[in-house]
Amino acid sequence: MTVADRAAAGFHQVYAQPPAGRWAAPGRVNLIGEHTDYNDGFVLPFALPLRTVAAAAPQPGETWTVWSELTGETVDFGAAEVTGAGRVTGWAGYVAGIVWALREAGYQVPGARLAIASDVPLGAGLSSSAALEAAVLAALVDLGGLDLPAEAQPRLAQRAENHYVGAPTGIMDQSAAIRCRAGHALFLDCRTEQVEHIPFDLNAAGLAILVIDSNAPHRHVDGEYAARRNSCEKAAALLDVPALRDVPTDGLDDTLARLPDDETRRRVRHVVTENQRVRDTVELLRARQIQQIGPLLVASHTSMRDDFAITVPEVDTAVEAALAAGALGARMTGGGFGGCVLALVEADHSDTVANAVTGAYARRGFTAPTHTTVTPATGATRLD
Ligand code: GAF
Repeated sequence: MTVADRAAAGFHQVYAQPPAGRWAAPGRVNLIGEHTDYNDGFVLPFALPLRTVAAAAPQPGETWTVWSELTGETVDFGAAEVTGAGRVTGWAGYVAGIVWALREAGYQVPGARLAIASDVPLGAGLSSSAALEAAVLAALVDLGGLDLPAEAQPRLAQRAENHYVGAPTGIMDQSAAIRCRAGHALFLDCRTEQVEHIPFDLNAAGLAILVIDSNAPHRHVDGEYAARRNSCEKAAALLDVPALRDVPTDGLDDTLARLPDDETRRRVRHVVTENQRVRDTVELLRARQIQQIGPLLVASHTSMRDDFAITVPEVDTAVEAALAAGALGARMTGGGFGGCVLALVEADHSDTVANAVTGAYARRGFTAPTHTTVTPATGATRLD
């Protein structure tokens, strides 16, 4: 059964009625531009063909009921739970957070029944939470006839995650889940929220993106993420700029010399050079030179490993093994401390690269990785 069919079947089973519609939103991989979004910088994600689907129908009053195929649980909440942040916890908190953020923004949110099914793996750094937020938001916007254009939806979904759920993430994942276009990467300026859809036709170039789930155990991701964000904000204040995006690449060594310690200098160097790598990648993609982006991907990974200190042995091993087996480039994608690695490979070489990573994992005694090849898919959409 497809994920859309599972959402509809779940809806029927739980509510004994058909849904009024189904809305889908994808997970994402970020081609390049990590930990740049909350520094007002640049990112270049694309949507995965793996999606979360919300089947939904109106329900009277200010009440919301949501079922998830993942846990088999049904959670109910009402106005009281969405007048203050954080009152619904766990996976349903992302749903309640969307209702809360819409109400905070002054929208009359319709009561609703929802059934959620998903193909986006949890905890793999592929942004399953933003996919859930975006699918639910799309459903509520349509059910309520709310005047909330797609361009304004990522900020609202981010508010749900930052303030209701309490995760201090940037705007990338929600933007990817909502604004991506099939066959394109999304070049997003996280300060202005302007986007450019950059053609990213892997097939035409005889290339593929292999996404390898490192299957590394969860390692305090939330605390480490917040710590990185904190040091970036402190560094921007010390350098007297609104955000690290405003630190120029030219004269970077002189700028770094103004910072008090080596760790802060490394954090800043990652963000400034990563922003430049995003711009350089975009230039190459505009010139249809996808093969040439490999070294930028590798430099991004090195910077995340050595300067931003967000990689773990499993992801470093996957990157090294992929490159040794002939990948044109490889890097960790997402927030770090585990999650996925992406490798740019010749299309007919992807099994060789995947097998090489599996072999390297076995030699190091790591839990076997899983992998899939992906092409850029569409952002949030109504299915029927
Ligand atoms: C996570 C966050 F949710 C994003 O906002 C972004 O900061 C990313 O980590 C790192 O680039 O996915």
